[in-house]
Amino acid sequence: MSAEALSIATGNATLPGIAADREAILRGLRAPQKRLSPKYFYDKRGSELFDRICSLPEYYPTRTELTLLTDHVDEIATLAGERAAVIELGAGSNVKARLLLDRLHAPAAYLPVDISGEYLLEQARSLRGDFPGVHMQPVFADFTRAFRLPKLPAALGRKLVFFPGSTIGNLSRHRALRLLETIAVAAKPSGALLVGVDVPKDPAILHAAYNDAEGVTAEFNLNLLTRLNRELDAEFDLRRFEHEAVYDDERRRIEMRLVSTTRQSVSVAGMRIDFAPREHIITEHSHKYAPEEFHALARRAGFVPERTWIDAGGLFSIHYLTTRRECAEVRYVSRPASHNATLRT
Ligand code: AVI
Repeated sequence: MSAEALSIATGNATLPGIAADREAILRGLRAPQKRLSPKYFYDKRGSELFDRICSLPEYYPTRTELTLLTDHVDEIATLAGERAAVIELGAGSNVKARLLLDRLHAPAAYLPVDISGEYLLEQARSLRGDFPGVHMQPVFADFTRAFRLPKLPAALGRKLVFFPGSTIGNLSRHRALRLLETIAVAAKPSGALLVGVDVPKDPAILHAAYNDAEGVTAEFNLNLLTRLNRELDAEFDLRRFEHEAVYDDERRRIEMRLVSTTRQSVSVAGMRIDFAPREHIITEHSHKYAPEEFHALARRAGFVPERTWIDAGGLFSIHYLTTRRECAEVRYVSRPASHNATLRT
């Protein structure tokens, strides 16, 4: 098949851009605590900036997760079995998908699902030449809402939902549970979920990761306003807003904000949005889960935790969970010395 023949299936998103979400965005900006969903970060520029964040020295999640995946991919392949259909949620850069497709046992299909349509197609195109035997079907969808998966080829093995990068942390704990429930239902009867989850740690490490010295995270955050200016007829002056990211130890989450440096009134899609000096818009929460907390959440959603891998520095975790009981205990690999080696379920 030629590269041109690769088309995007529509999951639930139909329009490129954010114009379709005009009402929700205005509601968020007019609320007593102003908010914008982090899903709007990912236009083409935002996706590129996020890729740059992933290789910053301070941003440990991407490289730690990749090392964990590389170290344990053969065990993951054995668990997943033959002819797995990999459904990747929030498919960004395809480095991790490439590793999986390379080492899984004769994977049958790869369906990356993302809200950034253009970027999605580009990434899937660059993969398909290297995996001619794998059925590839990018799906344009906001996976935080219900969406349709295209028909999968016959004679498939297990559905393996791959949800890397701790993107699940960008949902509230309640919405994370709802999403896990949806995935569990979609993956049944014998599906699995391979999910990357960031863990609580020294606040100084977290602070540095979201306030990098080069200012890429700040640019990523401010790009949201550029996007509203372009796609929603807004008039934000980027010189009058600044990036801020703070760690809330009690809620175990990073809160990312855009802070108005002055009193101002901004036109957005014909509405006036007023800002007091230092008033902020919350643009993202990034929740961190200790393994035990994540297991409890996953169990409530109908998953059985089978394996948890954590790096020796205790920075990041990967969980392999199934929708049916396949073994009696969760095995931890490379747990930091301060934790027990095995947790009975
Ligand atoms: C995509 N997501 C998991 C990233 C995170 O760490 O919450 C997004 C991000 N925001 C700032 N830096 C990275």
